[in-house]
Amino acid sequence: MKKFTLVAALALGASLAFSAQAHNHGHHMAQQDAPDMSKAKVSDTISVSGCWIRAIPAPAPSGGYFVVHNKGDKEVKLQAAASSAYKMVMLHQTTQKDGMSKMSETHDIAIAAGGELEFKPGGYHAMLELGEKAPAVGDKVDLDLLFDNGEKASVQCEVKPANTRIN
Ligand SMILES: [Cu+2]
Repeated sequence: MKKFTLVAALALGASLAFSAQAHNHGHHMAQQDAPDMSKAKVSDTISVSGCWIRAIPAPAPSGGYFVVHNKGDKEVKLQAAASSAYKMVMLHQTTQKDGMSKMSETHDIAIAAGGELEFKPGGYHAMLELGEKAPAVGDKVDLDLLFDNGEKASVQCEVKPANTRIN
């Protein structure tokens, strides 16, 4: 019985390590400190809606999806993201090349004046990494977004089952 448990644990560990490795292909793993958003002013013109994340077992990274609305009269660029539930949040873009899906780190994601941009599976997303513990389905996770005009916007993200699909 003990032996079976150990084998199962090893298999689980190996599959998590594999998915983490596959996931991180395409960007460097250097840890970075969460950006300091304390000085940023809460934006009057930028808002974030419909945020959700996948419930993925820790420590594997989890995607965060949302819509950024820019009611201002100037284009803004999303520069960074942070969450109290994760030590590191990266901005990623999934692209397709030769039938392969690949994610890479990205910055300065422009949201046009008066426009909106959807972050969704298969496109732009926030990559929530180094979570302390896996959030449970139905939990709320905070997410702060920092823009190049020095303003920030915050949202509460709903934790949905790992197999959630859109549309
Ligand atoms: Cu990603």
